[in-house]
Order: sequence, then C-alpha cells, then structure tokens
Amino acid sequence: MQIQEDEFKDLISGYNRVLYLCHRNADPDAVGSGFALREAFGGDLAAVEGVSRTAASLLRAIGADVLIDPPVEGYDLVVVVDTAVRLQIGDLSMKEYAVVDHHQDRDLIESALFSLQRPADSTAEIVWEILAKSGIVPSREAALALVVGIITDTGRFKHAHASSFRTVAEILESSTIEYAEALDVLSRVPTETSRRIAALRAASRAEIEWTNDWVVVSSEVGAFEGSSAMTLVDIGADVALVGGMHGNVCRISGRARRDASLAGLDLAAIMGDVGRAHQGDGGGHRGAAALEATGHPLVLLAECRKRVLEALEGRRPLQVDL
Ligand SMILES: [Mn+2]
Repeated sequence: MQIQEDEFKDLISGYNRVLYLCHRNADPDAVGSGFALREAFGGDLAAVEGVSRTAASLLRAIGADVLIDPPVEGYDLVVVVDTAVRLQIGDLSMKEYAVVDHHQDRDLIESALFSLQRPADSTAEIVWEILAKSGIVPSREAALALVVGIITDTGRFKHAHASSFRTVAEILESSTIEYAEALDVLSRVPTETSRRIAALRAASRAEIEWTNDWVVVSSEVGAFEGSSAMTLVDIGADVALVGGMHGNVCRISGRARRDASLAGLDLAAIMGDVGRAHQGDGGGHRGAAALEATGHPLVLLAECRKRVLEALEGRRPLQVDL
C-alpha cells in the first residue's frame, strides 16, 4: 500500500516496537532520515553491516548511535529507510515491514505493508514532509541530520532540484541550526589517502570508448568504486563505470552526466538487468546506480559498457535552455 506523508503518523502509532533500518554502508541520507523518524515517533535505529565514514561523522556530531545488524524478530514493524533493493539489506528476512524511500526501484515496496516512495533528491526531503504534515518540529540534531542528508545525496546540490533548496530553507527557518554547521560535519570527514589513490588508479587504468557525442569510461579498482566513478565524470567522462571485487562479490558503480540521463540513459535499469543476469541485483537512480553480482569485474564492466553505448547510440546531448 502506497501512502502519503500525512498518513505516516497514524499508521506508525499502531505499532509498539519499531525499528528504523538503514541499508548496508548507510549514508547520511539513510542515517539522518532514520534518526529524525526515530526521534519523532519512537523506536530504534539500525544499519546493516555498518555506516559510511560520512554517516559516522554525522552520528558523532548529533551524538547518536545506531545498532548494527540487530535481530529484527523482536520488533513489531521494521521501517526500511532509503533502500529500494532487497540486496542492500543483505539476507535479512522481515515478515512485516514498511518502506520510506526516494529511489525508483519497486523491489522492496511490492511486499511492504505500506510504503512511502516517491521521486525526490533525498529521503530526508520526504522525512521532512512527514514531520511537517504530522505537526512535529524536529530537534536541532534531527534538523542537522536532515540537512546533511540532503547535501550529500544531491552531491552538494550539484544534482539538486528546486524542492531540495526549498526544504533546506524550511529546515533552517524552523530550527536554530546554521547551514555552516552542516558543512562542518562534512568537512570533518578526513581526506582519505586511500580514496584519492583509488580515484587516481581508476583514471590511470581507464578504458575509454567514445562516439561522436559520448565518452564512456570504465575501470577497475579495489575499493571506492562510487567516488572513483564520480571523479571520472568530473574529469570528462559522460558515463563512468567502476568495478571491484569485495570478497566473492563484484560491485560496480556507475555515474552519468546529466546530459546523458536527459538523452535517455537509465543506469538504474542497466545495473538492475546486468546484476540480475549474474546472480545479483542492482539499482539506484538514472544518473547514479550500482550493482552487486557474481563474476569478474572486467566481464561485468564490458556488459554494462555495451548497454550504456547501446542506450546512447544515435542520441545527441539535448540542448536545454533553462
Ligand atoms: Mn538517499
């Protein structure tokens, strides 16, 4: 059952013990959204396997903790936050769960008790709407967490739509936090040498293919596929695909310039198809998506690259007059 923001409060009040569960390697959008919901409606906050470095920095700033992999049986309801694909929560089996999310995949919501899923730049934006419609004014910690979630999920507003700016303005107006405090949380993230090296390796090993209009780059690294792909787009790729092995699992992250998405490329669909064809799954957004599957990164990268080139073939970058 798909619900609206103003229905969440009534539904959630019907459950005693609620767990807000974030995806694996939870990011600030997941953790911030889960934290604000827990504060507003009660319950516990948890993540699968752990949280990202940026999310850990946010948790320190707001003085909060998350449970890692708690047993879900003790809860009356699990609310899966910022997660659209079952793979992202591992092999957790949940009987009764709800979903609050901004991705476009339908995997998890199909058997959810209720779901609030709509396209938005971040889950934090949806959570803000839930709080507003429920007449709840969040604490400064929750306000800070939501703003940090919006900043990170929009790539520091690089991919933001008007509603993200509007939501941040509303949060700042209704709380005592300053925008600079949110930036402080993010700048506390150490500039990891390993992340920079991964990006440089991705660039030096890159396979570059291009047509008249599009440059598609793929590369293999040992870690930080997502930020490495982002770097490749920053330095000139229209689409970047970066893969690596994590144990027995191959993970591939894709990033695309807005032009490529506007021309019709849907990385979420491609990652989903290629992932499922190799005993895995994938998804995300049109311009930023990932898959986890079985196979050699070079094989899966080649398949993704082929699909990307097919999707872009004959399509020209749109001239958008804004
Ligand atoms: Mn998100």
